Amino acid sequence: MNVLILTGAGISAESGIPTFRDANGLWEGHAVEEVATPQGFARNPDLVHEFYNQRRRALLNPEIQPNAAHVALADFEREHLENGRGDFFLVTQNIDNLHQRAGSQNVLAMHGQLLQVRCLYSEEIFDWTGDLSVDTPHPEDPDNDSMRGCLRPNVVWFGEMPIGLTQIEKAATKADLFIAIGTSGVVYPAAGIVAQTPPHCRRIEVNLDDTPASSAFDETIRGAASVEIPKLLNHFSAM
Ligand code: BJW
Repeated sequence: MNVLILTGAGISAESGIPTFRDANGLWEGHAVEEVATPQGFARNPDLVHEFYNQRRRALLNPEIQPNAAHVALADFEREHLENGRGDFFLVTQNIDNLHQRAGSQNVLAMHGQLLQVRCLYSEEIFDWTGDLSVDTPHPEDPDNDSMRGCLRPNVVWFGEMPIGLTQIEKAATKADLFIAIGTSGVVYPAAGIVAQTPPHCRRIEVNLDDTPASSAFDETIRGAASVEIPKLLNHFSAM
């Protein structure tokens, strides 16, 4: 059985990371065009840097830990692969590193990673845990003043190409089981992955609420990911 998982902000909500579109979500106080587009960054880099600096600092708070849903996915993957039960691929839209910290191996962060920055000129990616500003020097050329401010968060904004689309499409077209967890189903191309799965694939959505994508799924489970995912994967690990 080839398993494809798609996760969104809802899976990390119970770890203390706010979602985007719920009340008190991450964009509260910020228009999406201001903080999650290349145009917004060009217009006001200070604002965008501060938005991501705050989120980076929050992610590094020791209180933010993977929850039972992240752990269940990592445990399921290990057992699935060890027993030769088929492929396992986890695509996350989240830029936090909670899947990786929980022990997931085959993870693709299609919208980038908060603890990475990218050089605007060379596209080189660096691990990053500090703040970023328009004065931050290039890590490999710190005395070159003309390179100050050349780093941006290594995340995918609206209008930019998400990471690994070919790999995602390949995994979708051979999936026997597709589970979408805690995503509002409004941001493409992630929301279109379900439509790339073959007719025989079993498609399950796990979310607190209905989403615009719910009708594309064979089953919908309404509930919190940390409760529903361990139960659901326990069921499939016996298969
Ligand atoms: C729980 C829970 C609990 C809560 N348990 N559940 C086709 C049609 C229409 C538009 C487009 C289209 N194709 C492309 C577009 C344009 C655009 C788009 O989709 N726009 C729509 C908004 C209309 N897409 C793009 O621009 C993408 N790029 C692209 O398509 O490029 C093509 C291209 C072609 C040629 C040249 C160049 C490009 C890029 C999209 C990038 C999205 N980036 C962001 C920011 C990333 C960095 C950051 O984190 O700051 O990604 S936006 C934001 O939304 C973030 C998220 O990953 C993403 C999805 O959000 P998510 O994860 O679903 O979170 P929420 O908050 O929306 O939902 C949470 C859900 O959890 C809710 O449903 C809750 O109920 C639930 N929940 N607690 C279970 N405990």
